Amino acid sequence: MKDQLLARIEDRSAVISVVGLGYVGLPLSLEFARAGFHVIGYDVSQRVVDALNSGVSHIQDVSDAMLAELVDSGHFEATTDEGRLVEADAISIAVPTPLSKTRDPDMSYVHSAVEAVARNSHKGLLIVLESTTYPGTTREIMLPKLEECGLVAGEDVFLAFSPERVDPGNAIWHTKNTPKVVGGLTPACTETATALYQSCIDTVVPVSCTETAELVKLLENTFRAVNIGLVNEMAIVCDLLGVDVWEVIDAAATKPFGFMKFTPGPGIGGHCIPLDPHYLAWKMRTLNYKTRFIDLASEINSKMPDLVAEKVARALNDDQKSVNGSHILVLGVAYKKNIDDMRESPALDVIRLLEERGATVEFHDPFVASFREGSEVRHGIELTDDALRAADAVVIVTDHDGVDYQQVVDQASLVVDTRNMVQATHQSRARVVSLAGPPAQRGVAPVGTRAAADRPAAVQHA
Ligand code: SAJ
Repeated sequence: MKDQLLARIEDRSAVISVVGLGYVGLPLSLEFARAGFHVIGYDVSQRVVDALNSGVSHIQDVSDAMLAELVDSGHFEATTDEGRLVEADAISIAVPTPLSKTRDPDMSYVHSAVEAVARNSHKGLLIVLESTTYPGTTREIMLPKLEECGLVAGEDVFLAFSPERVDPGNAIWHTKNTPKVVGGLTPACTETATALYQSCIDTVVPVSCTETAELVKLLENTFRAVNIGLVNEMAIVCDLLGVDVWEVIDAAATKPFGFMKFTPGPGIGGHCIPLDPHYLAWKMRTLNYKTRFIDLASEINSKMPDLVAEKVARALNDDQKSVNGSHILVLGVAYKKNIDDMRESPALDVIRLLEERGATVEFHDPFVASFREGSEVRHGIELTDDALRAADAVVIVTDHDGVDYQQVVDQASLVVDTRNMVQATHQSRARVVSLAGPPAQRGVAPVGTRAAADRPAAVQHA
């Protein structure tokens, strides 16, 4: 079975299926198609499937032209018919693994996908799970479903885990040139999965088993969550001491070894960093172990929106204003700079906390015109001088590049800056309050500020 599969991968006669055509599955599908395979993309959304088959991409990193070319050449087709999976020699599963309301893993998408694959499985099939999940998932969820079909892993079917490392909007790293870790249930599983990905990805990194591959991803993103939590705690420390935390971090970052720069902010968002570590924490709780770094980082990171709201309240108070009744303009609502993704965005928490205190909050985001919150759709406003002057406080939450920060400090009366994007200048109107730094005065750069050369071009010291 293994040799037949390896031969079909080698001569590209293997049919590949990808289950889940989102920001992971669609780019992966097209890399397989580009490598010469016939790819059957499977998704439960008829809207997504119809759009893809007509050459329209719903994924920022996949252009319509790229998609249309592979659809027209017959290398890629999308379907909602799970029965088509029976045609596949290899299947990659890239479905969501969110957290439930109680911050526990929501494996429902994985279960559905694995059951659909099992219903259409056959001897000689390779199945690779890519969704970020707790260690043990491949062995504990995927393997039994295939064994129920009378298939023996490592002989009849080959099972592996390969973490997705897609960073949407990243101009440098994308599916083909990002090293791909692959771990199989058996050596034959690792060998076949490695051969599959080597057909279209520049660097493949085989590891000894599925748990290793599952943990690699969790270490990568837990590393980020913990280090972001560390710098957010440093921000709290610096705020209490009246020291510019960004100056501290920038100076520490001059160390050419043994240090890696992270920056504080209003909290963490996205579909990875706030969620992935909880998959590991949950698994370890079942083994009676408390992952204290993960829990502490989560506690600090999830408290940052409250700290921002408190900072705004204190800054308004210094202007003899209360939050209640104030008009606040939030600059940037996406979860990180220069993208339109709102998932888990801390801006949503900041807005909610300010409105709970009685503020009227509007937002401007060059990448997000509007977003849905429950049954309500919130629309952004244009960043005009009038809008800035009308605000009792302007809160910089997302550090998009496409904002004229000079205009902001020239027109606003109070700016609460959670991303170190602006500094008051002598000719500016704004009093700038940093997330973590020395007390701000109107129009005077705080003592010990970073060199002007480091500042965004728009805001230079007089
Ligand atoms: N954040 C900080 N301070 C930092 C870095 C990030 O507050 O120093 C915040 C961001 O504003 C954002 C959140 O954390 O709200 C997550 O930011 P991120 O830079 O980690 O971006 P993500 O969530 O898109 O993470 C993805 C991850 N990629 C995958 O899981 C495949 C992550 O592993 C990447 O390292 C990251 O992109 C990246 O480097 O862009």
